[in-house]
Amino acid sequence: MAPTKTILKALAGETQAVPPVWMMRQAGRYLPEYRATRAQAGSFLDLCYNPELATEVTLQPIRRYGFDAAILFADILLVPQGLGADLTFVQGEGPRLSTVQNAEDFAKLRAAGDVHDVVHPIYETVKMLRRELPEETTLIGFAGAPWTVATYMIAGRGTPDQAPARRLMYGDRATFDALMDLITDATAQYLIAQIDAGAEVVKMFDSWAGALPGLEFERYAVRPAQKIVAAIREKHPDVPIIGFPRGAGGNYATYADAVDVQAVALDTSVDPAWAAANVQTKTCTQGNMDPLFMVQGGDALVDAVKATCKAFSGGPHIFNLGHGITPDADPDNVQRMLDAIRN
Ligand code: 1CP
Repeated sequence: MAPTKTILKALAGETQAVPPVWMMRQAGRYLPEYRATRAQAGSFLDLCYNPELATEVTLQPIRRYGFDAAILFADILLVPQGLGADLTFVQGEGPRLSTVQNAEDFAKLRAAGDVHDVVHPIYETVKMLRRELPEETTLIGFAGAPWTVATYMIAGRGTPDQAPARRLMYGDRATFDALMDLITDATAQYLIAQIDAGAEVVKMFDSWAGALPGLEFERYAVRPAQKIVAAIREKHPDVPIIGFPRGAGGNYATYADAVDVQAVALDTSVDPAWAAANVQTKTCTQGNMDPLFMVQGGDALVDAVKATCKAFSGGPHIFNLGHGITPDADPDNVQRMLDAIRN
């Protein structure tokens, strides 16, 4: 049956005069209602694991703006937690995890199938969202891609260049590969369970793909993505998948060729004209306006929306930012962006 929801039409390859739109981090600190619910929940992780409140914050940007898609409120670091890593979020500093730096640390992790014991409240959130979302809104589930998740598990925190993960890759390939395989398996099972619970699309965030050396892109960005896609297809052949190899540069074309995803999400650095010629010819594109326009606003914002829409008008496209909206964004600028896209 042909899809009726705008996001699903784009993912089925349909070119639409007005592209559907959602925003990475659309439920987040730039919204006063998010900050209020977050304060009520306690910690960030308490919010992720509370299905009622996680549903509430997922719905907030839908109520305010009527985006075409809602993205499940959770975090990519719940999978490492499910695998046995200690995880905390330090206010103002980001995540801290126990590290995996050698075979001994790796041996302490749990089996891939054990993640459900920890992350099962997320499946409750997905079920609630499917009941509460407006009919026309598509629900997107997500997970981190294995390389990006591995960078946090190895370093124990975010780093600018992922040097700890690259050092493990070069210094102890066997442990690095074992960790990648474990994360790949757990991620496939986690995404399948989100789809079982009602997610209509899933997205793989490889936020640090750009930190992979070119020699390793195929092995650690492309192949794990292929494995996850194959595992999902086996159970859910018709569920569209979005891949986001952020920072991949010229490898965006490689990824679009090699991974059977229904859309490739583009980061801010990608020239839309290049992407229209080299990525959108193979699959739907998503992106990629600079999130800073949500802070800056003004005529420049409207011009950037129009230029982005025009560049991608020749094929299937989902409008989005090139990365997450930042906490200092002005909520009025989001409405300006939507008005410029839709009118
Ligand atoms: O105080 C707060 O409220 C915490 C801020 C926050 C939020 C709102 C974090 C901590 N995670 C999230 C939610 C989140 N994370 C979503 C929810 C849905 C939405 O987009 O609205 C999603 C999809 C993510 C995914 C995520 N988490 C990524 C991939 C996307 C990206 O931004 O590149 C990554 C890398 C993370 C890790 C993470 N979680 C939080 C922070 C601050 C970070 C980055 C850590 C670092 O590198 O230093």
